[in-house]
Amino acid sequence: MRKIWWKEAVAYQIYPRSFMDSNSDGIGDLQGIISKLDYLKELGIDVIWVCPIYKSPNDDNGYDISDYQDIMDDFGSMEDFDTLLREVHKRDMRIILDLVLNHTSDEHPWFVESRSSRDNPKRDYYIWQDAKDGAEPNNWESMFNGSAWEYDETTDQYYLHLYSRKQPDLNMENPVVRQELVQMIRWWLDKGIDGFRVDAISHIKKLPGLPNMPNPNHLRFVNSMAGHQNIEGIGEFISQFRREGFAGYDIMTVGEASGIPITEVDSWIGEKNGAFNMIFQFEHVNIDFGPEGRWDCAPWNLVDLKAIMNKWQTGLEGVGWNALYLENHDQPRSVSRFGDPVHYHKESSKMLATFYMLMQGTPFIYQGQEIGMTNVVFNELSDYRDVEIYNFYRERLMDGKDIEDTMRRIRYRARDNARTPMQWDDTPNSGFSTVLPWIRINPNYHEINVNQQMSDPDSILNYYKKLIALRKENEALIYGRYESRLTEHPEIFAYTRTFEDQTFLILLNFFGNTPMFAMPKELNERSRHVILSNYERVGQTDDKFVLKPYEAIAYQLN
Ligand code: TEU
Ligand code: CA
Repeated sequence: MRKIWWKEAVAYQIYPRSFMDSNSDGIGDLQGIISKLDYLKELGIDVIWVCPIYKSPNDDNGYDISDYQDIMDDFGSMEDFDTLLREVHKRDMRIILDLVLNHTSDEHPWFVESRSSRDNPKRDYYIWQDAKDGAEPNNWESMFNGSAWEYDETTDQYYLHLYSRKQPDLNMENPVVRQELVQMIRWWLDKGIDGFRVDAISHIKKLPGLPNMPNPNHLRFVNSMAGHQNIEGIGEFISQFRREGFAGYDIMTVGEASGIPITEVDSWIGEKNGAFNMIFQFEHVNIDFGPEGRWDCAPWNLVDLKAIMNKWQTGLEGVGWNALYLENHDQPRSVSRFGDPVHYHKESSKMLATFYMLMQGTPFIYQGQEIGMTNVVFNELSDYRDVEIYNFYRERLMDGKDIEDTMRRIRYRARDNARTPMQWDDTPNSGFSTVLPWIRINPNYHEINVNQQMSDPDSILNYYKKLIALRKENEALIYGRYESRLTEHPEIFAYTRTFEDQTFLILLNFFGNTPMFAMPKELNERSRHVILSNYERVGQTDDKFVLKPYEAIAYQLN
């Protein structure tokens, strides 16, 4: 076994707009991040992933980039970035940036040129098509709802945008485009950053011919994943980015790669051939999708969740490495989704932390998760900021759908749930800013905030600290083999981690009930002691006992 720093690291994701505002304009910024580095260091964080900070008209909060090598005015300057980089390294931490290759902003000079005439040299940087029968070139739906095509009057053609209309897709088939991106990658790596989280990377290749998708229900636009997700041949693109971009630097790379089956991970994250060190897979966070997809919110069950986690945990053993996460800036808050923020806020937040942080892989904590921040309830559509939500609302209106039902879906699924400002303390504007922020603060900041949890030894925040420390002290919790236990139990999630003669048992009651737990026979022989729990359980050694609601216990077995 080879020891590798990014396998031993704990990462923390920052959504800069909502993390910390240093200059009282209501928008988080780079100086704000710098002012909180000591907080992150103390938590035990090794790697910080910062969502896009590049120059951007901000249609999709920075995922629409107009200059890859400059900083968004809202966030500061390149000088501020250099300071951030220095300050991170000074504290013996590392920083990775978001790498958005699939698309640029429509205000990027490449696109401005590309759209200017059909024979512009940069025309082929993007994907242009003629109308078909007087309408869009095909029936693909954008991932942000509505058509994936936008008509452009100047040249009387349509361009493809899998996300918002201000995010035209780059034409990755064009080798010059790939070269431009490689140059940009190396420019940042030469600056000294420690790697990338690679945005939407499974979508960079489109199905040749851009064919219509089957449309049995005669919808206006149809889910187009089969046209652009993990399309055959994508492996050549990602391995080129590795070979010509990442190779030779001591960095960490994580691909955001929805829709990659575990049977195909070798070219993505194989120890030898992988383009990236890890990928974010989506199966566990898509578990509550209904038949109509993401906005169709359906119940989930624990046995299905186990099957997904167990598959990735055992499937990557000796093959690749997991990126572990429950939250990010695109997902609802985990305690609102998988826990009970009303009756067992503290217990269920800690249980969920124990659940994923002790698995095999590199854990990512999303800002605010460490204090159990929850989903927000906005009554008015106008309180939301996310372009995706407005597109969804508009399409539902056009389809004549019930507005209350639409709002209910938005409240549950909205990405803005994760984007409300960080709750630092209980002063006005939650210590995030001295003025009203760009998006409303969750009113529960009076009860849920960093300051309060710092001084409470039993807080979620202090529990995260203990978990992180525990991982660092025990190789078995980093490199140890994962084994599922009680696999068929509908309420209890249990697993062991084993490395050489060290074994840990992680025991989790996933719901608010009180199921009876019986120690699996094969573990019964061994003495054990509790090393961490979210209730008082010191010295618990019974073979059989009743678990408390959302109880989590980590045992060391001897
Ligand atoms: O999200 C991409 C993303 O979640 C989808 O590509 C996903 O693959 C799809 O929903 C299929 O399940 C990233 C960023 O995280 C997000 O914030 C951006 O809006 C988006 O890319 C566009 O850059
Ligand atoms: Ca600011």
